[in-house]
Amino acid sequence: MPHTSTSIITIERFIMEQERLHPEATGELSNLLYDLCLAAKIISRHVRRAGLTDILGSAGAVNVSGDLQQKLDLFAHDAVQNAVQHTGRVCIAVSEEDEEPMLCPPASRRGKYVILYDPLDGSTNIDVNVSIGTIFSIHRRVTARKGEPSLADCLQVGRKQVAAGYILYGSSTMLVYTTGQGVHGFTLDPTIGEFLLSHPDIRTPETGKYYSVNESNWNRWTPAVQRAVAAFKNGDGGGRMQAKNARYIGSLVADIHRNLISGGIFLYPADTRSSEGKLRLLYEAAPLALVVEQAGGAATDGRRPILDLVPKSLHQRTPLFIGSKADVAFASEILSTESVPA
Ligand code: P6P
Repeated sequence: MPHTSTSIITIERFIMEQERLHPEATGELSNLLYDLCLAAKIISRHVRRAGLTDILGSAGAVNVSGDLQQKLDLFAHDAVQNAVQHTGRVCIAVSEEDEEPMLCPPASRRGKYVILYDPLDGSTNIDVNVSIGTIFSIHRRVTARKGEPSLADCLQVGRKQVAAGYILYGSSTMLVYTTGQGVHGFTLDPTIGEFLLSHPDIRTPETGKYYSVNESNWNRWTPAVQRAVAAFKNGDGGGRMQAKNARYIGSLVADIHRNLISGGIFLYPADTRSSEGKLRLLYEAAPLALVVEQAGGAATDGRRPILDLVPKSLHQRTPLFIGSKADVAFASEILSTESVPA
């Protein structure tokens, strides 16, 4: 049936229909997801104009990750904070741009949700017009509502996330999220300012045509990682793993989204320079792992499911192998042959 204007499903309508599946739902999570839609539209507008205003260039400050903060990073951080902190839906927020969590005022109206996010990942790509993204993870608070929210609310295992997703500022702006009922993608129609359902129930292929890794790290990898990447590049010779195409943008959300849709594996292993890998567990690996698992894929640190890792600190890093289930299993089997680092 041709796509007619009457079949348009806005993200607001979709979220509401999803909420109706849960009679116990209060609507707070739905409203929090709307809040993130607003932040996404605001960030998208600025990203689209980044080349036209003086917003380009670094803001001079350095964030907890040591990256030179780009002005858009700070803008995106503020856009998310402003969208969630006064709503009474969130009690504490963790951002890559802040060393410490932010308690959401006022104390009297702190909500039951925790948000952890990377406001604008891939920021080094901003000035060269390459796709960048926002990643978010939502947990329910675990501390008593009357008390102060704390690190205990933030350092939760990924499998307990109530929602997770990303916004990709690419050739179009897409919001992809899951609340545990599958993965759904929405494309922003800037002419009406609405996210419209464009990718219902995304399923990622069992094995994919792409492998995505920064091969300039080759000499810093362990022999097992080298064996896995070589098999993705050339095939494993035994017919189990066919040779894949290399695709690596160097912008996490863009790489993950392409492989989610087309199939493939993204790897950011540990190496001799980054003993825990480069990517962050709480607001990069864990939310992306929930999305990919919900789409039928897998995500590990090379051995253990990302969603089962117990966080110890807010900005801790983790090796990441994520994407098509058979590809991640193949890599994890090879890595399981090497001795576990002390
Ligand atoms: P490398 C971008 O800076 C980022 O944080 C991710 O978006 C991306 O996947 C990764 O780093 C790229 O890192 O070391 O390959 O440049």
